[in-house]
Amino acid sequence: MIHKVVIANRGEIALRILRACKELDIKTVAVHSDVDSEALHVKLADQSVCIGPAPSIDSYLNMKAIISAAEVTDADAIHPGYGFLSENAEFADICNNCGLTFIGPTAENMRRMGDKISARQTVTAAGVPILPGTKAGVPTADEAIRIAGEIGYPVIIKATAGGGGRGMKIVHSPASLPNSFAAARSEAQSGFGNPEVYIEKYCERPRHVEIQILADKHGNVIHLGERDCSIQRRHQKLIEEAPCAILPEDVRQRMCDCAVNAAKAVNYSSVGTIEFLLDANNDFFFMEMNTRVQVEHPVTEMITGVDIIKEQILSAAGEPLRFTQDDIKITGHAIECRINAEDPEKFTPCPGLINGYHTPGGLGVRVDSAVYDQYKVLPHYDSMIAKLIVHAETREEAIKRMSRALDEYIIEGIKTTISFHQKIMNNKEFIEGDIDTGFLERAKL
Ligand code: MV4
Repeated sequence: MIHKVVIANRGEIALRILRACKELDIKTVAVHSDVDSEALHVKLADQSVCIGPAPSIDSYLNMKAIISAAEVTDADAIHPGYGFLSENAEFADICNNCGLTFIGPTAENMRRMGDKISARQTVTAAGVPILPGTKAGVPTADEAIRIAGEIGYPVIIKATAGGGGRGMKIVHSPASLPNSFAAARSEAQSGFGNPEVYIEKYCERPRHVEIQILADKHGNVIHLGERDCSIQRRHQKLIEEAPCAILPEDVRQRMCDCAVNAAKAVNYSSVGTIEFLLDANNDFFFMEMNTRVQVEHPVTEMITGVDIIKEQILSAAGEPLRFTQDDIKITGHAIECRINAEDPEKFTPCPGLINGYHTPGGLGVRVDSAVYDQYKVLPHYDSMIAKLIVHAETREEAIKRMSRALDEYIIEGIKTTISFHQKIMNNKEFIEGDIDTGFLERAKL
């Protein structure tokens, strides 16, 4: 079993990992940059080690410093959280070569699923539907026109080395394809240093629906249902829900089975998420696999009662899963709002001193945050300062509860996106569940 974990992250996820460790009687080592010395998880950890100055590259991405912190504190495992080194296969290898348990999937899992083309080939072999399109890069505009003619318009051109939606071009007719193809290639070259692009059938008005996977080191894989993460701004998730309000039960079953089969196909261990695009006909297509715990894992915890971080730690320690698929029951509906220290209209970061802080409470209300009264929100890192999560019997009760909780949430001294979330909770289309990835553009909030 694991005795002491280095928490190689910061903010709310560092505190979340610390809480799971404490409940498992595992000692905790908080590593932090010099400006994060007042962080809550540093105050609550058994030990703390300063690993470098503020810039992430010199601290939370500094592999040598993190490994050294594990050695000097005699830790036997490292939890990377999300972001930073959480999907860095080289770091996972280094941990294992230093005799440390990396609390996450294997480096091989990351490499297999981290590369877009190999991930598509792997999941296709496992029977998971992918969008019609090319398997590899398309070399010329003429070839692109031929392929697009076979796929059928509209098509979307994507950078092979891209991600997060940057450099995508939607093409509705052969006439506009050559220019879009050239523009996509030059944006791919300037954005990712690789001009290669591929083509897929464009999925109109898609929803982003993802399946939470939990796997041990003995071949057992279960799913914990789905999350609807369609409310995004410039590919940044803002609101996540579980379950997806409009998903028919047979589609849910097929999507979850596909996710489990994809994880089994790569001998996956630890927690992971398979992302799908769901179109207006309720057909779904593999998008990518995230080989880490995700920001939005709490909505799944609220509807299943499973502590995902605890199960991830136990799986890393070699324990067999404590649940069978039949043990997993979905109850009620959960919603998460990401509260950012940003201007609620312009979404520009607004760091600063919090000089008034009160969190909402009551049945079915959870706040995952590491900020407190008089905490200084720093400009060096991501602007998310809290996740407000609610759980209730039905979606409409959850929306009502979220609106009530947002009203109660007091954060003074800095601008936050609380008022933005209030608008969404009172938006007619959102309340009716008519949401897809284009919701925010259409809603003009
Ligand atoms: C698509 C798509 C429609 N059709 N692919 C955006 C980020 C990257 N994960 C994939 N993305 C998309 N790929 C096809 N064939 C629409 C999007 C998309 C999107 C996907 C998920 C969540 C939010 C999105 C916002 C805009 C576009």
